[in-house]
Amino acid sequence: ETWRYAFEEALDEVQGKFAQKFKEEVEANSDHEIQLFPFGTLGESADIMEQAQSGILQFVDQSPGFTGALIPEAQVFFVPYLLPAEQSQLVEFFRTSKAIHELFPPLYADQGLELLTMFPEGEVMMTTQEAVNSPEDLNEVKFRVMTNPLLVDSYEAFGATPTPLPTGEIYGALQTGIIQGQENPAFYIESMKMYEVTDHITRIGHSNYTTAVMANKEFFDGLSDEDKKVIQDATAAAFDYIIEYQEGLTEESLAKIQEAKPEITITTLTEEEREPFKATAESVEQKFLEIGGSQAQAILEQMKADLAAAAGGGET
Ligand code: 6CS
Repeated sequence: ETWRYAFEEALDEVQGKFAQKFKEEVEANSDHEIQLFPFGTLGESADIMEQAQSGILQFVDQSPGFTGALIPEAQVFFVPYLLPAEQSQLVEFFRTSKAIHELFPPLYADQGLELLTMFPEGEVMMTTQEAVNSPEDLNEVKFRVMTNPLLVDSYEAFGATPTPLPTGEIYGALQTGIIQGQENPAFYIESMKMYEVTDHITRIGHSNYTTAVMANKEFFDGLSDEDKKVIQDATAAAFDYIIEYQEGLTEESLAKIQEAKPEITITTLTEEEREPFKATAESVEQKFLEIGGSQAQAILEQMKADLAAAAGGGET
């Protein structure tokens, strides 16, 4: 059988690398084939999700950044400064989190989706046309965010004018001045050449790009135990692979950007400069509890417990 798998990035970007490893594992361990559909081949993120829900696609990678309307609880990933900046803690969290492995799957199942895994894609940074050192610098900056209500709230709290747009419109909107900023991990800023249309990269340490891989649930439930295991094992192998693949990726991508555009500034805000951004976390968290669906509180509490455990029982 041939199974169809769509994702939100190109083949040589992080989601594409994950998908290729998944394909390789499934094909090595079964008679099935996986056909990959990178970004753009089947439409925007919202389109591939619809196709996965209706069963046209067997697998889809859609980030919580676009899943807000479907699974409001997944907006939790946009509470600023919730996830740890430290990579080993972050990975431990994704591996062991009860919120991810026990609480989220039934919420995805309600939408006809079998949640296979969530994984981090890298520190999210701002790229803007003017330098950013404080929330005041974001005043009147139209800032592109993914189409996620809580992400909109968080950028409002940061002082910007958030502008939700689909992926395919980012570059053009920066070029024509419809927006003056956007956020993404370094590998994506590099591969999408967003540095060509912005002059400043700012690291405020507020978030790590999270994504989720799912199967159509009816399809998955109909599989033999053997095939389910092939998929679960391929997911686990691709998770390990993608964590390893990302070692050093942020710094390599930033170096490539600096080389392609020597005049770009890359600034890591100091702890003191980050304070006013961090101070927004509480109000965004409150907002999450209001708009994050019926399980918002349970998810947030479990996430915090999982994060504390991943940090070795200490403070997160
Ligand atoms: O910002 C976006 O829309 C895109 N960013 C990444 C890192 N992956 C896919 C997503 O569509």
